[in-house]
Amino acid sequence: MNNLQLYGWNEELFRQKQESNYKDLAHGRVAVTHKTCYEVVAESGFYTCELAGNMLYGRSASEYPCTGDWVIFQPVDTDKGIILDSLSRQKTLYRLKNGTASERQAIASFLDKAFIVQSLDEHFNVRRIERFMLQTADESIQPVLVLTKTDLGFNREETENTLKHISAKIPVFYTSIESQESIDRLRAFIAPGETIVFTGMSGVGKSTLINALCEREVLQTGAISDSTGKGRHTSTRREMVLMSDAGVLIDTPGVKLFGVTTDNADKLSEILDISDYEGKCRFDDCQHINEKGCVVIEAVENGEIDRGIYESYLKLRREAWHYTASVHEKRKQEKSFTKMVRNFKDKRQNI
Ligand SMILES: Nc1nc2c(ncn2[C@@H]2O[C@H](COP(=O)(O)OP(=O)(O)OP(=O)(O)O)[C@@H](O)[C@H]2O)c(=O)[nH]1
Ligand SMILES: [Mg+2]
Ligand SMILES: [Zn+2]
Repeated sequence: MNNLQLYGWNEELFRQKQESNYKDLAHGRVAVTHKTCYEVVAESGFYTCELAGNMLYGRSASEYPCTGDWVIFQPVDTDKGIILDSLSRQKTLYRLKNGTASERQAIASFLDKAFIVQSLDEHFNVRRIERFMLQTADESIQPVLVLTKTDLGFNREETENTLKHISAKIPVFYTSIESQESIDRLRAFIAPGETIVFTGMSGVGKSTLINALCEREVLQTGAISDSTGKGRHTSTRREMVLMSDAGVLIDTPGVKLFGVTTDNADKLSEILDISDYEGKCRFDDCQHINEKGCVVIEAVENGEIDRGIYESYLKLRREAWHYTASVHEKRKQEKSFTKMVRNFKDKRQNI
């Protein structure tokens, strides 16, 4: 028997379930997402589930269940089931699907915090952190920066200096697998019933960190396969594990690119400390690119705003705009297609 409250089940979710046409069936949380099936943790055990037709058709891939979703399913065996409904998603981490301009990919849902994991080597990249903070802001997920592998040596002063503009807006943890204290400090930051997703490039130590927090080998890591001589293991699935006292941790495969799917210009300015300058430019609609009398550009030129931060601001704004414009264009095309089909049907009826 599993106690779903440990997985975050609560009154609010129960109320939502009562509104479903399938309220008398079993419910559970998606623990692992595979290509075509889902491992669901329910009160009576773990079930491997497939989607019913109503969950598949007329939906885009980002609307299919993702790890962390709460679903309602019909058990068909002691360990198999069919998913018929899902509770409406909250606090979801999305990213732009690779190779697309307007498709979102849901990484995990019902999240309280997102741990952005970076190792203190060539993987350390403040621009990625800014991008991530922007993406989590819209969904009110608390971003947390976890800098790993401190045992390999790094320049603390330089690192803190690079993070100066964001350090008041995001908690920062330094960890090493060699330092139990650093792991304990991070564990103390995870409250009972909270769900946390771990994201970051491949090899930064996400799975290793989850194992250390759980105090058992729940996930395969690069280190394990090294010792078996089978080459480096990289995680390939989004997988949820339960910490012994509290907390639900979601491991994800490493990602190289993390494209944003939000267009929250105000939030971007706030994250990058540009807000204080905006509104003071000569033109009300100043884009801060090359306009005369632009206070933002002036601040970049006299060194008040770091050039790297300004460039990050322009890049993210361009990306966010591009995403929104592509979504808009896609909707327009879909609408005209629906209209065309309708017209065609009308004509056929008139024949
Ligand atoms: N020195 C040191 N090595 C670490 C630390 N944390 C993880 N590693 C090593 O880094 C390598 C990668 O760790 P993983 O936990 O598999 O990395 P990951 O982020 O899960 O990588 P993907 O699954 O590919 O996304 C392994 O060889 C770990 O032993 C650390 O704190 N210090
Ligand atoms: Mg991993
Ligand atoms: Zn301006």
